[in-house]
Amino acid sequence: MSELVLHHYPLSPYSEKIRAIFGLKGLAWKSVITPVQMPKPDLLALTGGYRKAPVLQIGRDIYCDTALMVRVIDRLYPTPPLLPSAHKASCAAFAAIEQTLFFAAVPTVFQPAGLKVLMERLGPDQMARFSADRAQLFTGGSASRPGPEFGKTHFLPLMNALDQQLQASPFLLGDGPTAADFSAFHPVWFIRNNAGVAPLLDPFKGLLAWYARMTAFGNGQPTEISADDAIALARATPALQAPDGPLLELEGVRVGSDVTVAATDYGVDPVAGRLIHASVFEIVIKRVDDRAGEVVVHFPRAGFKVKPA
Ligand SMILES: N[C@@H](CCC(=O)N[C@@H](CS)C(=O)NCC(=O)O)C(=O)O
Repeated sequence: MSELVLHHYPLSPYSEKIRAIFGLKGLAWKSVITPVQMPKPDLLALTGGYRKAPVLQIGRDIYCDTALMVRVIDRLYPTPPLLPSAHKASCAAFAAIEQTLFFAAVPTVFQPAGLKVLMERLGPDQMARFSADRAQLFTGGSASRPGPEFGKTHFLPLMNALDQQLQASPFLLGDGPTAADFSAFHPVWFIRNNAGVAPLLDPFKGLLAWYARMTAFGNGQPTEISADDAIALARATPALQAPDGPLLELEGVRVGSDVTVAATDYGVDPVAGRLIHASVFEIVIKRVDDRAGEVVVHFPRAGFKVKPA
């Protein structure tokens, strides 16, 4: 089996979701640190245009969006299972509120107390570039950049609901962790990792006890490699991962045709290639890159649109 390569950066909450899953499953993985903002030429050599963090690479298979990564990692390393049959719909429900939790956490961190800590970490120039980049990230998609009002109205009620549920069981859906816990974990991690806003969570004892259980899983065993090494690995790998789910062609788009695939919410940069598989779970295209060679890029079916090229 080809090794797991995660393209990510330390500050990224969605990346922490996958790092924590590596921890739960006790996995060794290769770590490629990507820039916090555009340009990301090495990442785009693999994805063809998708720019969000993280991206998972297995040889020359490139997985965009953590919703799909959860499925792939669980299929390759099934113990303990993240998506047990008895909890499938509940995991999907938590996946559906994940973005609301994240969008509530982001403006909470960007309050003056949190911003001060971020500014110390990144420096004023990097902060200015970061803000301009995030304005661009939210251009052209269905989602708006979450502002302070969204944080104020959503953050504490959501944290309170998680806290109440976690007083009744060690993990969100019972005695063991599932994908639901990882959907909720990374926005809490984002808050807790910023000393300026971390105390906002102090009243939520059930949530904090769960947070300690989640962080105790660690991040598995990362080994840092360069982006060039990751691109060379894609070029040198002949094998491909199995498609996920039986063929279910998209409305009006046939396998074998040239398409573009793009997220619909934010970070909507299209990726062009030939459609090689479509199922209820994923959309898969093949593309050829000057540096990476022939790569296969996977997107979740939900939240992505496909257009004939
Ligand atoms: N739905 C995506 C969301 C990923 C996401 O929003 N990641 C943030 C970082 S935590 C991002 O990409 N920000 C812009 C960037 O890093 O360039 C997923 O589940 O992977």
